[in-house]
Amino acid sequence: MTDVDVIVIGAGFAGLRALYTLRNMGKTVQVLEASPDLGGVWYHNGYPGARCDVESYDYSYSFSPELEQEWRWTERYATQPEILRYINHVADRFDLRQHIQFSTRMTRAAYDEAGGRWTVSAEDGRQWSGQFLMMCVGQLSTTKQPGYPGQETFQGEVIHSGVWPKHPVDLAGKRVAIIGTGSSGMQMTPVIAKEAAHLTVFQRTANYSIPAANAPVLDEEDRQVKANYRARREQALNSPTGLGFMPNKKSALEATPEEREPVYEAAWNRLGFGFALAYYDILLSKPANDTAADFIRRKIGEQINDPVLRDKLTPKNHAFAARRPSVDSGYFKAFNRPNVSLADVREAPIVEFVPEGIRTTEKLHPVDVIIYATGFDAFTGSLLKADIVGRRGLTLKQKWADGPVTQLGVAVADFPNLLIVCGPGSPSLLSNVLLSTEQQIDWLAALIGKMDRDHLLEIEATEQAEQDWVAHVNERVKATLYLSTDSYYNGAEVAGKPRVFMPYSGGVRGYRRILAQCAADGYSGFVLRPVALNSPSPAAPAAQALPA
Ligand code: NA7
Repeated sequence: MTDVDVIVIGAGFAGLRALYTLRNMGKTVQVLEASPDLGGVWYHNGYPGARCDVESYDYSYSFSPELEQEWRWTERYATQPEILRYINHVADRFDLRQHIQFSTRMTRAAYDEAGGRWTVSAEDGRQWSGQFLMMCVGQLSTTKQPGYPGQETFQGEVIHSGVWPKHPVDLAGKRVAIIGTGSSGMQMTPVIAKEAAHLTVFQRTANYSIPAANAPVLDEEDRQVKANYRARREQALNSPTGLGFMPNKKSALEATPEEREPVYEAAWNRLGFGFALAYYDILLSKPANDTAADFIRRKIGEQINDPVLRDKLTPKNHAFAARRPSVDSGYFKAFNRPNVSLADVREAPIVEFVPEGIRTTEKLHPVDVIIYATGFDAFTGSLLKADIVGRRGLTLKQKWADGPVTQLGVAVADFPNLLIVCGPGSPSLLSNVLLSTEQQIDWLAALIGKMDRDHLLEIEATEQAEQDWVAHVNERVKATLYLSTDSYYNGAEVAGKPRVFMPYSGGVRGYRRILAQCAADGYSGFVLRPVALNSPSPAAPAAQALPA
């Protein structure tokens, strides 16, 4: 068994940042990564057209000004291969690989209450012991597939967007099916449409999408961003979403239709996700939202020639951005091509896969390749994959049977020294997740630093703090439209999953203030102990309860 200070699970953006920061503090760190290489979701989501829908300059690490200056992004929204090159560059530049065990899947982690350490076991039986276990496993990293009857009889390849094969997938001249029209389905559709003989997109829910307005990054823009990078980062940190956009202080309902039109037009042409902030109340008031939704519906409609298709592809039954909208590059226009068709699975559900393709209640769709773009078991899927065992043999699965509960999205009562990066109850997917990741890791690193200075060995969230935080998360979301529709934000994406609103909707800036206040109050809502609670040492002093 190898002993380290911190065991980090996952070598994506979060795991690498945790490793870099903790190592700089003098900690010994072991990163375990199930995949054979770096990148987390960016390693796996290699589907055609995959790119980030946060701008490259903002979806990049902020911890090193030198890194910021030397890396040259080529496009406003980076493609998956470019992001993967960036992650590899970071790992090499800071010599991080030596601390990562690849192809190593954690199957169990158990807290030794007497010793105050986590023992982590891998699939192949190897074990590591660490004072802290830091989960950097991502929020959209456990794929989900409907699993239709007869899938094994299908003669062609079945692929999930989130575990795209590493071998070349040749779709040229093939008949291709895409099931799912979230960001992944919408991104791949126009790209695959150009090479496939025929593409059938199976849609369950029409979704809103704003044009990406992607463009090459010109030298002058690169120079300007780099000259003002600190100010840009500061602006992102102080914006509600971490994307740098400040909401319009005006209500959509205060403006006349004539006044709204140019505001929405400008947002449509350039802002991507920022569209939701074109007026401050778009996500707070249904009538305000309707003005935005109507505009977007009209814009979507203008892109589609066929009236029947236009009707089917236009989102109608949910508020704009109440579930995650997409940022697309030619999705709707792809349906004007003669080789692209839409199968509406609400009208004619999929019954089964057969050797030649997909049979719906209406007809057989003959296809050569089937691509699931059906999304993920969001937020908790990857946290609950392995057995994580806390006090008294309690597992995280048991603890979260009715939905996740956390203190600030980072810690769980009965699971001392388990630290979660961008866990349920933190802004995570309602923010620029990379900014939130760095923010939390810095906060957790400062906490570990304080523990070292004060000779404290164990940190644990209190149950009261958890309850209070979950109540606060639920209270905040009530003021928004997020609960007005099913989505992966509220556990509706997996049958039987507890219906709990997972991310924190109070914004990056508000969350940062709460974290700062918690630290200033001596880590309120946590108990910090100089020895493990159940340490047999007779000298063990009583727990040092900190103000709640
Ligand atoms: P998403 O956004 O969860 O989208 C999944 C899509 O798959 C969505 O359109 C679903 O329809 C659809 N889906 C799921 N199950 C089925 C079945 N059984 N039949 C038909 N359609 C189905 O995942 P993505 O991979 O696109 O994007 C994930 C994130 O990556 C995205 O949010 C960004 O953060 C980047 P539904 O809407 O549930 O009716």
